[in-house]
Amino acid sequence: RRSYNSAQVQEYWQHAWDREDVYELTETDDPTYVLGMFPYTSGTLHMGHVRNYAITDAYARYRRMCGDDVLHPMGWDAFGLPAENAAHERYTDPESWTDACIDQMREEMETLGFGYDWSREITTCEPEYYRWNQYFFRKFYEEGLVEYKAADVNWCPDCETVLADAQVVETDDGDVCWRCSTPVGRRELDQWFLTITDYAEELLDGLDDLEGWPDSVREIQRNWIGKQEGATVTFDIDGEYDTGRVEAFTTRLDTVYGATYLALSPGHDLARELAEEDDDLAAYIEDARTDDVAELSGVETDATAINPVSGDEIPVYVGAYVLEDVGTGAVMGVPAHNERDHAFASEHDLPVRQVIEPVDDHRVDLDSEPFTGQGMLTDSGPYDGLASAAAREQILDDSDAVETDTTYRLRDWLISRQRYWGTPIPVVHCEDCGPVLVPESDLPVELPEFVQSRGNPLEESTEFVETECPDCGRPAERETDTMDTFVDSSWYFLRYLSPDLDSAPFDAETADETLPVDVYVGGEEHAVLHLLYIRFFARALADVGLLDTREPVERLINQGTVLHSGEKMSKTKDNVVSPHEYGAETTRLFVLSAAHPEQDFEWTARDVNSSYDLQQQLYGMVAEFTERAVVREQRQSHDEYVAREIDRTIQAVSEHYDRFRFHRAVSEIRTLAALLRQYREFETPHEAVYRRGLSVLARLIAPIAPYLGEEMWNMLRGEGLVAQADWPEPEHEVGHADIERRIVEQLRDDVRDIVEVAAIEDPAEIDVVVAPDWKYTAYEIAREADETDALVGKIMERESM
Ligand code: ANZ
Ligand code: ZN
Repeated sequence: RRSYNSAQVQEYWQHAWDREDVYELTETDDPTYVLGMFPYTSGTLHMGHVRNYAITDAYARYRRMCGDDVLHPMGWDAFGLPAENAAHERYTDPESWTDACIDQMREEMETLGFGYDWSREITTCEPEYYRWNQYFFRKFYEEGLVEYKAADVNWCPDCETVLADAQVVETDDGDVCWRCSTPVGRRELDQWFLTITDYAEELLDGLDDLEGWPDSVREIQRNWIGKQEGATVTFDIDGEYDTGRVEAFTTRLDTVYGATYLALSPGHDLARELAEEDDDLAAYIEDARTDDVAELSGVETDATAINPVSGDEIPVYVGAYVLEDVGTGAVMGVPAHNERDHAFASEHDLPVRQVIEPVDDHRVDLDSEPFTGQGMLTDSGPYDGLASAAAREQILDDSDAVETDTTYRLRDWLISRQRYWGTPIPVVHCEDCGPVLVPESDLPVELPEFVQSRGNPLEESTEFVETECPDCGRPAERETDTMDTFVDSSWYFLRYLSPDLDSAPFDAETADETLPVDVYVGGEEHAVLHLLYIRFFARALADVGLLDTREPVERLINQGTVLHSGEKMSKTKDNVVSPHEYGAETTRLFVLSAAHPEQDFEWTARDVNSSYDLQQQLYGMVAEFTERAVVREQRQSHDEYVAREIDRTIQAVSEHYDRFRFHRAVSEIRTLAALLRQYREFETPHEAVYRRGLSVLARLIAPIAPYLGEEMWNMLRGEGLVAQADWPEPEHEVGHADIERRIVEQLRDDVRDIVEVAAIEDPAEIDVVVAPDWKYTAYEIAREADETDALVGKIMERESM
């Protein structure tokens, strides 16, 4: 018997697919848009990529066979620090290195059988792509969504670049750079920002309706946006200062009588003003801005503030724990009821005044710790005896110096990078005119040739830097900052829609027909940066009139991790398995059959072998059938049984594909294959039934193992390519009893697969949704089974986990 070797046939089928333009989408009237997060051009594909792209590929192939127009494109996230670092290490330039990576990765993708519409391939480091980043920058600038401001920024001394907050990793030894683990310092620079904070409320609200997104990602975004509702209290400053009042944001207005000092951030206007007359203060502010000063450090100033609610006069401090860009950059210090204020007060000998009493028998010892709970007001003048919440309302009503206020943890998006390998920010700095936008007709501002240098090669290129002011024509200097690469990835899914268009970044009509993306697959590590930026970008594009859709992605799948020996596969752990070690198709078959896309799974040689065996088995069955004629025409009752099982499998596998349960689809395919083998071995099978069984198997497996599917289809003399064949349909309606029986069997095997378990009180009301659309509760299904009690027991166990 012949054996199957995908490596020997893959090229043949790749050519056949090419010849027929199988994956090219010509019909763009609302296609099904299946998208995987495009890769960084880092060198080679790793197992995480394979898993990500196997998911989209299997789904895209399935939808295509179901008759959909499918858009399944691929491209390259090609700008960024890694290319520059590689260029330094390898004495090459970022462009050559990136090009080499792309060729390598594209070839690997082809080997893996991923069916992309390569006619839409995009590469973000090409001027035809990044000119549109510059175009958007102009549009956003005109719309007031761009700011240029001096700011304290995170600075990595090793990469010599500014880091976004999210590129700073908290470790036990303090904050370090995400790339090189060097401790992060601070610097003040003029920087370009996109004002994502204008959209904080809308981005937050939108999360409630994003039902196709995992709850975990929505929760992470909610926390990242970090909405806090409270009030600002305006304190008058005693004396002759330009800054005559200071606003402090608080979430605990009920503690206002307990404020024993006012604390300013080192960057606060009043702090700077006071420092002009106070050398110690000036020195402290300087330290606080450039180094890491002690968390509880601070300096008393000469000013005093008047509490507008209690009338108390309190001292004004400058302290590093007050953050400049949070709230109003000033806090009323309430040592009795706030952790940090308590610590600061102990350090600086400030009074602790209790104004909230616990209502339960909670004991407070304010010398050692604050009482941070809600309670009843005391020592608070007319508010004594009120509960915290009622007191907040009352104080808001009574005082003109207090207003409700909301703040967000979300910061504006700092897009300036002091690096070469990115999109040049299209601005010219003129001594007379200030920063001036490069006119649209002069775009793109292209990167100059790369030179090896310690810092930013752009600064060293006089040819790049020296230019004329677009406004007044006098000599001026080009901006040398480039854009954060997350700008590139914030809209690439739009460029795929009209990749060659040079009059606009994308065709608006096509975009509005096609968006939102139907399914987007990628890693959860992108929960806040990339996945928040695409939501922001769509809204910003809508507001400058380029797009209608404000929410760009309907369904999001975060694929789980591939583990090896219990840990995530990674170069640093030295436990990497190359996607090609076991044959590319076996690998994709294995990663899809190992677990639900969202679950982690362990790479084991045994399980990979079983995927290999499945390929051999399926191939062998078809080869044997086509080599040796089987003839029996009279249809008997057991033939009917097999025919029904074929129908049932089609039904089940389709539902699994619809819900991305490729692992369950594969196990159904295995079961049908086993049945057909028995059928074949016991006696001569009915020719038409058996042939149909094999032809159904070829089509069911094709989205997951596309070369194997083509081989089987070809041997069976199927029409055309299996990649373009029609998805099989049941001959007869499949009864629910058949399906239920299967579910029960599966439940017995593997209770982990229950998707959702709601509150169980009375077993008769168990509301386990076995699969989101099944009409039955698990209890109803279990009742059909012999082992009802055992099954219910298992479900309860699972519920308590
Ligand atoms: C007075 C107060 C009394 C506060 C009290 C809390 C409890 P959390 O606590 O995380 O919900 N805050 C405001 N602006 C700040 C800044 N720029 N830097 C550092 N801290 C700042 O956050 C809300 C609290 O954070 C605010 O409420 C304020 O302290 C502090 F018993 O005001 B509170
Ligand atoms: Zn000028």
